[in-house]
Amino acid sequence: MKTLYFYLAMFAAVFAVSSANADVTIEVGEIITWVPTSKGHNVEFIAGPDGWKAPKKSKLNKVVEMQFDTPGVYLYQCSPHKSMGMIAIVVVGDGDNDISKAKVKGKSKKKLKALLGEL
Ligand SMILES: [Cu+2]
Repeated sequence: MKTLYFYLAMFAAVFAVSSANADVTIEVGEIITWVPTSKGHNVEFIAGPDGWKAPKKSKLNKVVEMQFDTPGVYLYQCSPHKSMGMIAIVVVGDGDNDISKAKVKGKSKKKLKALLGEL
């Protein structure tokens, strides 16, 4: 089983510079670990496949580990920066649920369109 590491500071930098690494595709059962390297960020899931229940948003500055057992398209944001485009997508397996109607705020609306355009 492969574990992917996401660095939340990179996540922040990516959001400022481009959306290049803001989406990732993994296999069913893989684990993603988000590792904070700068303060003030977290992981909050706001959309996923039908029937999937989002976990509680994580605390700021904490490592987050999540295993994805259900194929689907997942959308998450950083709670403090959700209006600033700090959102990202995880695609698990061949999931293709529509997340275009997810409630995102401010600059994240444009970012979501850009991310979906890259899928
Ligand atoms: Cu943030």
